[in-house]
Amino acid sequence: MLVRSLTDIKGTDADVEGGNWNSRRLLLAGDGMGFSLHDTILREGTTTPIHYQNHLEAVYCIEGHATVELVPSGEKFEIKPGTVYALNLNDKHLLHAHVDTRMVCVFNPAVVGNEVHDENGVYPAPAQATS
Ligand code: 9YT
Repeated sequence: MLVRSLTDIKGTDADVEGGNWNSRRLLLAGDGMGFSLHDTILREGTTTPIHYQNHLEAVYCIEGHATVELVPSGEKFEIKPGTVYALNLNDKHLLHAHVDTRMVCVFNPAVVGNEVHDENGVYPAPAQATS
């Protein structure tokens, strides 16, 4: 069994700085679970373009307030504590954080550990990731 806490992650390679966000990666590909589990803070006032073409992501808001805007349709969804959204169609979107917003994120396949978004808001496919 694995037991890990946020305080174990802080300041390690699994504490990933993405500019608009800080992703504390609690479980990663190397843990063999088949998914990764992140505790992510989105910074107040930021808009992040995201298009995970190689991963599915479920995002559960536990603090804060954000809006997910689908691209190109412009459809918007308000995200508050207790709301989950799932990018089941690899949906391209903009993530607007109105205040510091804390999300629990699950990725399938698992993120390896070193990934940050490229210029298109994509994480590389797992075989291309290095750590
Ligand atoms: C939803 C969100 O926070 N996206 C950006 C970062 C990503 N979730 C991650 O790697 O934790």
